Amino acid sequence: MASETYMPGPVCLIENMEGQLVVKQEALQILSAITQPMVVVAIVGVCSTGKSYLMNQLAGKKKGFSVGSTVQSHTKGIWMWCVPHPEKPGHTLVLLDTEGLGDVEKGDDKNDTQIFALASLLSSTFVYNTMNKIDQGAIDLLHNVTELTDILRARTLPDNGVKDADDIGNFFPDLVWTIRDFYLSLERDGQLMTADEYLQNSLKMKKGSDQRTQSFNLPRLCIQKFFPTRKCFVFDSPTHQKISQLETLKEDDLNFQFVQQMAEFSSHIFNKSKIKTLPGGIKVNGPCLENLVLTYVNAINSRDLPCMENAVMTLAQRENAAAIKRALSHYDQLMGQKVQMPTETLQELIDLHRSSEGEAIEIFKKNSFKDEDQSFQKELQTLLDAKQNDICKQNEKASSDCCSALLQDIFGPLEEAVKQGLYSKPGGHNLYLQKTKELMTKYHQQPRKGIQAEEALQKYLKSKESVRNAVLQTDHALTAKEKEIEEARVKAEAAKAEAESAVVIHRQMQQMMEEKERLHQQQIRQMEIEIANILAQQHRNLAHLLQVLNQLNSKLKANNVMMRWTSLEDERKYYCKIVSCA
Ligand SMILES: Nc1nc2c(ncn2[C@@H]2O[C@H](COP(=O)(O)OP(=O)(O)OP(=O)(O)O)[C@@H](O)[C@H]2O)c(=O)[nH]1
Ligand SMILES: [Mg+2]
Repeated sequence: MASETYMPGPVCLIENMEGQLVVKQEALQILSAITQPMVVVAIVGVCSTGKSYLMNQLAGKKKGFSVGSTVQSHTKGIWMWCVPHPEKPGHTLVLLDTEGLGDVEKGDDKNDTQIFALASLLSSTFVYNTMNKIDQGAIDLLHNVTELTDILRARTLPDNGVKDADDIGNFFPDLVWTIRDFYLSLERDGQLMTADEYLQNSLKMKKGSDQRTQSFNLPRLCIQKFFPTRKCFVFDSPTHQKISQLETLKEDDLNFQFVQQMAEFSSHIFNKSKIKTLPGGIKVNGPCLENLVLTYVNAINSRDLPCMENAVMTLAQRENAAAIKRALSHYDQLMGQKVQMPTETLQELIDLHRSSEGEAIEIFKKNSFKDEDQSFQKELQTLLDAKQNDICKQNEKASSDCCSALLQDIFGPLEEAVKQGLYSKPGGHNLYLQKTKELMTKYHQQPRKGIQAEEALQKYLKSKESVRNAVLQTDHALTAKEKEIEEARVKAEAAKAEAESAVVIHRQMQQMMEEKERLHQQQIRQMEIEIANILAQQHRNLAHLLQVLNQLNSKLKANNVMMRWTSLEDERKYYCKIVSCA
């Protein structure tokens, strides 16, 4: 769709009626019909500084936004002109021209700031137009706006929009600082510098922490944070004549430098300005911009905007939240690289945590902004502590898992052997204990089991207590039976031995008796022999005696003496009776 068909000229988007902002329906209708992605360029600055003129240049038209020719401020509210993008087919270039700031007749700074803030919120390129040079007043004004803008954005966009650090680059508008009627020379300490270096230098912060330095640095820091991408263009005075009707002059009548500078500026805007993007990568088109306009204007008109101090806090909150996020992600990255779970000891893990924590806190400090009471650093510390707890738990679990697997590996065969009854025998319990001890040594020798090594082992052993008891019971039962058998065997053997011994004794007794008998018989025989011998001796003695007697008798007989021998009781006892032979 050609621009002329839907927007032959600019229309008022937001009317400024005695401090109350009113969104114009006509403009909204135009927006709702544009489905192309939009590059939104807004211009703000003090009144009567050639803003509308510059916007017409971007539209490629001599006429369009109304250019003032008197001391009276001209543009009121915010005006919009949607044109086809000169360099990006299929895109729409939305030009927003705003009411000038610091109108003495209006005398309402607050209303100025609101318009200023709206322009920065709606645009993807924010052109800040000042006269002559960059001064402290211009910096302060821009700073105030960044703070209000920040509040508005925080109030009107979902949380995820401002918290995602990756989105921030797309979300903030690029700042293009234009300096009109720049009469100074771009030089510092005798060295030439570019307009960008001039801007850079003007926003440079001083070293030190005293109150004065802080007041000097704060607006600069806010601008830097709010506008990460910055560009500066300086413009010579357009003509040496009085320039109340500049737009009516031909190009040839303008200062050549000025024309060239305008061309460079336009080329930058056409080639470098980004599509207006919302958090989450949403590319703004007409209906989306319409929605943004309504949302922001409603927020401003609700009149309960927080004061500026709180706005700085909000900025600090966002910056510090992003710094915390960055620090935590650095911590995660370091721990991911360094920690191999399970760690051998808890101390090993704590040491790694401490060094990563130190680096994360350094990252936070580098990126933090106005964390004066260190509340954000404390929050980071709490989050890091929580991470440490979490990692310790993970480490414990990793150790438990590793130990369980190892225990299964090592003790599995023993369990199998028990199942197969290899330990169901007398003395099996001792063997089981011995094997368990052996496997425990093997388990202890395995490296990198982690901090749960002992606990896991004890747990495992406890879980096998019933198995061990069963082995013990079986062992006892079988041992008792075997003992019984053994006792019976011993008893039988004893009985047998006793019986055998009785036989032997009996035999010995018999032998003794026989021997005794034999000796007795022998004695008897001996005695008989002796008696016989004695008797024989006696017989011999008797015979001899008889012989003697007979001899004697013979002699006596010869002498008439008679002797009579007689036996009294038995034959062995002889008495001699000499009797006179008569
Ligand atoms: N000195 C000077 N005058 C300029 C320049 N550009 C435009 N003008 C003139 O300044 C006057 C005001 O121009 P505008 O474009 O209406 O300025 P403005 O900033 O939009 O003014 P407000 O809408 O009232 O805030 C006009 O007469 C312009 O011709 C410039 O670069 N230098
Ligand atoms: Mg104007």
